[in-house]
Amino acid sequence: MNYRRYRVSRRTRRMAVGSAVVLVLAGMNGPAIWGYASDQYHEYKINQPGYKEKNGHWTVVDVPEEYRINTIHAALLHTGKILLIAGSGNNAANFKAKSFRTVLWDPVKNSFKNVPTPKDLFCAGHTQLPDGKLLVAGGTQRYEKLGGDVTKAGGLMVVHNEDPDKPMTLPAGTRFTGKKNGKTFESKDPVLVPRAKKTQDEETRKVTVTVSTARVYVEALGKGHEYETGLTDNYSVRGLKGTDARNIYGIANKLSFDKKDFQGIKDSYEFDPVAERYVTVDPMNEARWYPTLTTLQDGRVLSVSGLDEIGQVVPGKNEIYDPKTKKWTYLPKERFFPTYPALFLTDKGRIFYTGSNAGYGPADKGRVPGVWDLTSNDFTEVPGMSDPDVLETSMSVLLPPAQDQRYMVLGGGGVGEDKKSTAKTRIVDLRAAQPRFRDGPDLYAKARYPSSVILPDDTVLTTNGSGDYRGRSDSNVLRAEIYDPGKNRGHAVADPLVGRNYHSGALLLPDGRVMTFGSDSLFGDKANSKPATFEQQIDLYTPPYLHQGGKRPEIKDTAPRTVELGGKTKLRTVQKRPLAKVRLIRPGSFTHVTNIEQRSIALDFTREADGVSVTLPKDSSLVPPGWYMLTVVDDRGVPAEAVWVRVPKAEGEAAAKTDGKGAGEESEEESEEE
Ligand SMILES: [Cu+2]
Repeated sequence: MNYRRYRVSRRTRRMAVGSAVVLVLAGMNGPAIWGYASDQYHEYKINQPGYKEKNGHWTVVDVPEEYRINTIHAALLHTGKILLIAGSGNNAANFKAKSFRTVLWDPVKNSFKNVPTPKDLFCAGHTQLPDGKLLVAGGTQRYEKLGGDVTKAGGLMVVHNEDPDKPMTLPAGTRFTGKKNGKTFESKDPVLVPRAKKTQDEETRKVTVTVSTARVYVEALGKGHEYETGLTDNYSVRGLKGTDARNIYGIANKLSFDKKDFQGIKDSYEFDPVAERYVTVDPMNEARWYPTLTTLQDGRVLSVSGLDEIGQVVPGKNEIYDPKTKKWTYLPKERFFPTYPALFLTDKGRIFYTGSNAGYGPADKGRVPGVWDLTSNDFTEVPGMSDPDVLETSMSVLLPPAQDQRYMVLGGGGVGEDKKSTAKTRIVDLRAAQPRFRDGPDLYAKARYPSSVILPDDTVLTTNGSGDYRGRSDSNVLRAEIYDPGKNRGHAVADPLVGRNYHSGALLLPDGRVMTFGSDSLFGDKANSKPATFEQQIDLYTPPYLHQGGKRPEIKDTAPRTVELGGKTKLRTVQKRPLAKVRLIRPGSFTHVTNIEQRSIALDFTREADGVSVTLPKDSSLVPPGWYMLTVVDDRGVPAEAVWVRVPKAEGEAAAKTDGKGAGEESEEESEEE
């Protein structure tokens, strides 16, 4: 966008608003004047060029009715369009009606398109693959039921198979009858029980058969407390005969009316930004609701945590997606994280867990930040975190430029629905000899769910959040600030237009603007007595750098290009002021206070007569394969509109040794990606 065309209207509007204020003051009396007049004055003030120059400006996106959805996930694609995913949008009626929504938005043309959504992708994880497709995995199998809303006794049935010769699939609707209690329960989903494991001791020749198990959610046939069970029982499977009836059985603890958490799905899709549709790929091994997906340096994807098919946090079973085979493989060793853990790709095939997470998991497990080596499964804790008991729903950012390996954790709240929250920011330098979190400047207020966006000028915009759980007691924070990592200082900028808490987020656009979406307050009033409606409004923020007057720098070569790691590329540019920085920015992929994708990498460059020649770093853990925005920034911090660059997987890139295979084995068939 070119802000030059605002010039004429800006002056006209200032005059118009100015005289309106005077008229209003003359025509009204009493205290009403003050409220109205101060609103008018605020309107006037925030539209002044001088104000925008320092604070930026917010506007509302005009979204036609048929494209308004409960956006809970948003990802910028290399076509410049933004994928907005609601799935059922945290709305049980939508879920029941199988109304699952995805909208593709072009923020330049402001055009929209509805995209058929194959499953309920509400609460999936997502990340960019090397070819620019968006991997979306997991989502919703079943909505939560609070204690009072559970009408049928139910719970987890562990199906056992003692037959070493064959696996068994039990369809949905399979009935299990307790041998002692005589009560019958029905499975809600199909379940595959692998065959039992047979091993022979080499010396004694003794054969051992180890029973195998699989879990499935079961519910009583009828409503009422007479179906509830007290103790553990052994259940026979209706319809099985002979040896099958002996080999296959269920064991369940208490089947009750307790609160049932949300349950996840295994389904995975690649969203194709060119064909603009979801393509089914192999499902994950685990069902996941609230997983984090992290793209690794070799282009494979790590999937961690989430609630499984019975609504418990996946007990440390993590897995990896290979975009070449489109299949998932378990990591050999387990490690537990709460849901939506902030897992960043750092160097040497390691993952940095900042401690941020969102939603579910015990307070004393997997909450300490640290560096996780995927090869050895070792986890080295990073000390110094302040307010460590309020990291849930905090935001984490790899501060720009990414080379510095400094991470910031902003705000956060207590576990679950705790009232506690914090204004603290904490910063760690992973390149230090003994990395340790230290406090940065406080955020504008105590806040859960703040959304942070890396801007091209190496600053970070943070906006919104709420002091209490899901905006309870009218605790939305209508504030925003821009933090400068170089100066370790933040300053307030223009206030956002609406409150945004749970199920909200923000993304940088290629033209330097920021979009914000969503919010899912628990209540609609201060007394917490009325239900709230989901915030469907999308806003755009133009940072101060787009209000500096004069022309912004411009990149003349706008066609997408491919540049290899360590490679050079030339950009023809036009600029009034000298160029100070060149940045390579990975597009964001945001949900639930989590965006581990965004990173801004400083590029070396040399000035030439008609532009710049830039060089990419060689390190694939700094620049994992995929599409990036490439932009130049002048000496006032004003960026050009970015152009798209594809960074292919490095030639001979060693796959992180996560599956016991040798490092070289994965790199052979690499060239087909071109
Ligand atoms: Cu959620």
